[in-house]
Amino acid sequence: MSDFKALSEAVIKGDIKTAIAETQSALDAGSNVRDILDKGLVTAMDEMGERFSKGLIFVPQMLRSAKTVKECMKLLEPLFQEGDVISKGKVLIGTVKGDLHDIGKNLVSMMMEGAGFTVTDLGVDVPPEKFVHKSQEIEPDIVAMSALLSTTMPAMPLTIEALQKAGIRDKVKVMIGGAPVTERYAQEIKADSYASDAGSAVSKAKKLLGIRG
Ligand code: B1M
Repeated sequence: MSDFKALSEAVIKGDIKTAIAETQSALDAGSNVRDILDKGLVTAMDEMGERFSKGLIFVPQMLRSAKTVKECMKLLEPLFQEGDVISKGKVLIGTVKGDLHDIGKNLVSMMMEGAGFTVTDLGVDVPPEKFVHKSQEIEPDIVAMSALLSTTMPAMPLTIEALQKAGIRDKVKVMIGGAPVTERYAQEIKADSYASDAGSAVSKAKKLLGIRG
């Protein structure tokens, strides 16, 4: 029985070719799809998240590993049976109104996907009403907002207010982040969580939803 170590190592190295080959050979050997995802891919991204939070690796390595997971997922996704619980939860993410920075948001998004969340990415310059409408449509567990400009941070409380007005604030958890955003600001605007980087965004999201590990 494989422990998926070679697969995890390939993901950590960002070696897409080897990771795809390892995923395929695990499938050929009859391994459980869920095990390949959890013990091979997600474990590797957890490790990357920790290393990133500690400053041991940097953005390019994270992006490469996240891309590696995405490529492997393409082999796994069609094999999940109907009703199989593939997602750890639904995340609706976007960069707030007026803000065009998306590198950090994309990183958070990919890390979340790598960790098993289903992510809907609204892109950049997302007005509060768009967060609201999409929330009404897909009923996410978490609404995640990114801002890189001090001038666009106020769009975060405005979005929370819009969720409130629409009567859905208590149905979602709100997570915020981005370079100028702080824990204190999150408390001030009554967001449920703040994450300083993509690695901790995943662990905070799990915590918000009561998921262990
Ligand atoms: Co702009 N920019 N920029 N910029 N830009 C900054 C942010 C700035 C700090 C540069 C500076 O002056 N030193 C400054 C903001 C100052 C401020 O308000 N505090 C600034 C400015 C002023 C501007 C313009 C106004 C410049 C102008 O036109 N006069 C303009 C604004 C445009 C707009 O948005 N309306 C502008 C434009 C741009 C570019 C388009 C050229 C480009 C963006 C390209 C893109 O994103 N596709 C750009 C870039 C690249 C930067 C810098 C250089 C890099 C940002 C980045 O991608 N970092 C930036 C200076 C800097 O940070 N060194 C700067 C890497 C990324 C991985 O980190 O985004 O912080 P970050 O994401 C991290 C965490 O913050 C966290 O996790 C990520 C990964 O660890 N995180 C979350 C992010 N979102 C999260 C959400 C979460 C949780 C964690 O939960 C939901």
